[in-house]
Amino acid sequence: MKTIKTLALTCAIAVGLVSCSDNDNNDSIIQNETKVLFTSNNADGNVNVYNVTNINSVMKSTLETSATAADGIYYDGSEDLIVQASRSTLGLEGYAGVSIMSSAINATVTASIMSGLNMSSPREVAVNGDFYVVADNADADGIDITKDGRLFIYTKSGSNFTLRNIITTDIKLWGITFIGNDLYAVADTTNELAVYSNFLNNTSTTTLTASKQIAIEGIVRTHGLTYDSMTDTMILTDIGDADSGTDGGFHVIENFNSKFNNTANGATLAVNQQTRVAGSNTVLGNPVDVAYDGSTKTVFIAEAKNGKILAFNNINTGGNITPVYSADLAAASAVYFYKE
Ligand SMILES: [Ca+2]
Ligand SMILES: [Ca+2]
Ligand SMILES: [Ca+2]
Repeated sequence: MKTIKTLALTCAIAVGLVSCSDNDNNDSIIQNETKVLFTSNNADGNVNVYNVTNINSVMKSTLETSATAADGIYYDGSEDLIVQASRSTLGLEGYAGVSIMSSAINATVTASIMSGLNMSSPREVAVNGDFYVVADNADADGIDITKDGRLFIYTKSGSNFTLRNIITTDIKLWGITFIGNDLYAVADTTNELAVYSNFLNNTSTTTLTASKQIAIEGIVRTHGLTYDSMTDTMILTDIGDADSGTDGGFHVIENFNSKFNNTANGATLAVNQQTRVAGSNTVLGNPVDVAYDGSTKTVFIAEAKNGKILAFNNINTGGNITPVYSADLAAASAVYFYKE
């Protein structure tokens, strides 16, 4: 009875703002919020934007770019700016004023903000204020067996991304994300997660060792990661064997900060502290990037091997879950979730 009264009251308050459905399937939209997933791919370099406000009724927009392959993607809502790392020009490209949040559109876009074409193999992008960091997974020292990569740090000002400095790492790079001023990076080809504390304080071009690096039990080869500060949740993907399209997965780690802090440098975070999603129903082969809507606990995946954008919810204890949303996107490379 109490629940019904509360719902009725909530609806009464919401009336006049938006419609309020009592057909309660847990995603009736009470608040006037728009949720969008920005994606990039290595098949045609276009930006595909999925309006995921209602995961049961997703609308897709395609923004045609001059890039023919692209990876890391980001959206700055305050400037209405979409940024992706072009793997055809090897620079950052920003497309301004697309107004994608207000309507679903198909359009050709032209880069209005660009970086120098400095990189060799740009992958994920992580943003902190006007600092745009790009992980470059090309071999940094020309010696194949030594594991390394480079982090390009750009500053956005006016119509430029200006290269500030380059950090060479002693791990192979792919996914990166900020938590505050600390940059978290997967150690590609392993199941390890590294952190560079106060990363942006490193203002010169130099080499840097991770402040801390731990193994994530249960993962074979991690690739993408995302962090949601509202729910203190980290999610890491597992691509398994890169040649297999059936062995992918992802791990959800709630209460991440205390779990990470309680794991010593060089130690392993136990699999029983995590929730693993994997199996034949998941369509996960090589999930290369991940994004998360903490308010609905929905995980979005760029699935490169099987060419899909996937969404998962009702994850609970994990396992062999069927995606709540699946759409074809050849060579999907990156995802970024944004709501306003
Ligand atoms: Ca090397
Ligand atoms: Ca795989
Ligand atoms: Ca991403």
